[in-house]
Amino acid sequence: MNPELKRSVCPYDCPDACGLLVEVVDGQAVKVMGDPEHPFTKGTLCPKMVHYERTVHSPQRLTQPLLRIGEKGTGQYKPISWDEGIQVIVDRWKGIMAQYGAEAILPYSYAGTMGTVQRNCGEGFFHRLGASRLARTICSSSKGYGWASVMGDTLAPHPDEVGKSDFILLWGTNALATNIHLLNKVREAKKRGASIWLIDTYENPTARMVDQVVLVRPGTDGALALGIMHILVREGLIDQAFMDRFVQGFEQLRKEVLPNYPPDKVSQITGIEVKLLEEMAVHYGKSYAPFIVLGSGLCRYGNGAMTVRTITCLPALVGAWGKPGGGLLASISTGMAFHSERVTRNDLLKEPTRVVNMNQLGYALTELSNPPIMGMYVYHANPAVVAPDQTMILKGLRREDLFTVVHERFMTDTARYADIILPATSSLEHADIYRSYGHYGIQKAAAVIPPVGEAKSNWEVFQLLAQAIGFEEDFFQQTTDDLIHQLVDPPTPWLEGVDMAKLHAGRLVELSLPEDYKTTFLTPSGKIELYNPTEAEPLPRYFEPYGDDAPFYLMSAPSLYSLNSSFNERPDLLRKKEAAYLQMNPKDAETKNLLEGQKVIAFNERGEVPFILKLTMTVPQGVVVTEGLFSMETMSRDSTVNALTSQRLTDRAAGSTLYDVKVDVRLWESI
Ligand SMILES: Nc1nc2c(c(=O)[nH]1)N[C@H]1C(S)=C(S)[C@@H](COP(=O)(O)OP(=O)(O)OC[C@H]3O[C@@H](n4cnc5c(=O)[nH]c(N)nc54)[C@H](O)[C@@H]3O)O[C@H]1N2
Ligand SMILES: Nc1nc2c(c(=O)[nH]1)N[C@H]1C(S)=C(S)[C@@H](COP(=O)(O)OP(=O)(O)OC[C@H]3O[C@@H](n4cnc5c(=O)[nH]c(N)nc54)[C@H](O)[C@@H]3O)O[C@H]1N2
Ligand code: SF4
Ligand SMILES: [Mo]
Repeated sequence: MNPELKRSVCPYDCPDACGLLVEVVDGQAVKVMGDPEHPFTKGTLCPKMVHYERTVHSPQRLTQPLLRIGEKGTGQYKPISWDEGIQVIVDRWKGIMAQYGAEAILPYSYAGTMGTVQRNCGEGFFHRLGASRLARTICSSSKGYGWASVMGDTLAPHPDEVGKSDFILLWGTNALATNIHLLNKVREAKKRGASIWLIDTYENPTARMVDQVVLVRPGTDGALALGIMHILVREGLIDQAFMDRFVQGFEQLRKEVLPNYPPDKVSQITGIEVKLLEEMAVHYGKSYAPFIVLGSGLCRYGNGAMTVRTITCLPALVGAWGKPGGGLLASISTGMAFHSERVTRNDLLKEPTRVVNMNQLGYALTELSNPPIMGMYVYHANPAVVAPDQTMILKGLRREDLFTVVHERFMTDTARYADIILPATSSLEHADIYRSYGHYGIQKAAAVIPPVGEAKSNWEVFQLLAQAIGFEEDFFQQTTDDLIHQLVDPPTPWLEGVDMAKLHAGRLVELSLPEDYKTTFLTPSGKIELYNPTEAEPLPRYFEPYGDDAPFYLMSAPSLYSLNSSFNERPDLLRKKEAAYLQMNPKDAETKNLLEGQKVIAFNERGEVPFILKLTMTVPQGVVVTEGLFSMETMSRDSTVNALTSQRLTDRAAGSTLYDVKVDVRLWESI
């Protein structure tokens, strides 16, 4: 049979939201390629997705509902029918609700798929049930908060701006792994003479393509930004005309940074030499259109929101927003493009229920009372591996009286603790509509192959559950296509002017931006708010991160060959990841008497995790680095890197502090 070529979208939690072309033969995806007509990603894919068909048709796919027959965590199950599975769930939930109330049930989901329908449709269901709600803040809520406290709802710059800049600061981002198509714009700028700098805690893989690397002590970027401001003010590198017209609070900020953040003090805090600090600030101040690409690593600290807020002030001082190619990109927010509330259905929540923070799942499962969590429904997330304080989470998941359902594509470490496992479709098997947080495109995708085995999509499962429980609202009768339609029809104000026929034909359409959006500041004052009177700290200030009582800061950064814990099902990609390495500076290894290639344990008060030691000058003293999240199967113990991270939250927006963690390292005793 001749292959058919069908369009789709990469569903993963990645800013690029690439367009895909899928070759389908006999209902099987045989090849996955980039869509050359996609204006942002132009036909190239990352190493993870070039063989997406190997994930979709992996022999490890879950294809039937499963009922636990062994101890929790051991992965022993027997197949059951969908009818039985749904009945068991509904019966158990009814029992829990009768005894403890519906708040004893906790949904746990995050970003296995970024499609707007499949990602959010559970909200409507759990609101109707009256379950506890989940604060979904594991990724970058503090980053959003920090940006908004200066810029309000101002639209983020179009990624094409990067290509026009003459000085690009990649600040806390390993874009070579996490945002590869933005790097095309960086290369464009570089070709035209722009200089590219990277500010990070270690020389991450992106360091290879930059002109200058600046290594900063973890969690001290706020001090760095204040030090740059000090030098800009001292040197008179301020765009006064821009300031007078568009900025609130420069005078107050000036009075704060001049006495409090001199270069020698900032150098002591950040570990950056005064000379380099001066050079960076002057380069920033003298460039025509400097652009900051702001990653998320630095927001995952106790001071994360304040750090992002402080850095976000920088472009205003030099008037970068007023110039083509100038500005700062933290994240692109296009939520207003869709009628999202038609899927999340807040109106189905009769009265506000308890909110559980997803970063504190360990506490929630082991210590929360009134009522305790007695039932958990996990979908498109893998908390046993991705969420902080794994030891406590596993203790909770082991509870015999906790009824856990996991809807998954694979037997993840979370699924191993489920009472019932339901098989989930991959993105090629269900329809959805996608937005991006790295560009302004939106795109619809139809299912391109039938479900593998008996897999069902998130929405189909919620429909079955609603029917079995007896929810009668019309909402639950709608198909996925109905919901997609509801999101965009009639068009929201932002969709007016968009070619809807093209959207419905599955092609990418771009949301349009007003001509002067880069100098239209959607804040209460209508100006960039360096001084924000609604904040307890109305001016940016430096606060120390949490740290721990241990010698090394631990960076558990993304890998090129996996996405959070996704893609661990792929032997080809696992081989490229090689092993769970702990990268360390040779001088630190010497003081610890440790050697290259040894098996070591990183440990702190929360846990112990095995690694293979890799000595490298790319990591400064006082920092250790591990790239990628591994499954427990690939480690030699029941612990992976998040056994070391903490449930502490960020200063604002209750975010995760996954990088604000210190460890000690010792030789693995069993050798
Ligand atoms: N290949 C791949 N792509 C991914 C992901 C993945 O796991 N793998 N994850 C996806 C997801 S969910 C997200 S949120 C995004 C992640 O996007 P980002 O969070 O922007 O991740 P990175 O680009 O790796 O940036 C993290 C970088 O921050 C650095 N860092 C940590 N602490 C500090 C600090 O205090 N100061 C400074 N300056 N730098 C610091 C780390 O060393 C690391 O290089 O990427 C997405 N794309
Ligand atoms: N130490 C450390 N921990 C981290 C990070 C870090 O940098 N360091 N990064 C953090 C970040 S930024 C994030 S965003 C979180 C991400 O955390 P998660 O969103 O939990 O991400 P994944 O590990 O990708 O797990 C997603 C799961 O969803 C499943 N899935 C995919 N599609 C579907 C679907 O349509 N339906 C259903 N039911 N299942 C589906 C996949 O098989 C996969 O197992 O991890 C965080 N954890
Ligand atoms: S993970 Fe990111 S870069 Fe890779 S194909 Fe998907 S959207 Fe593109
Ligand atoms: Mo994330």
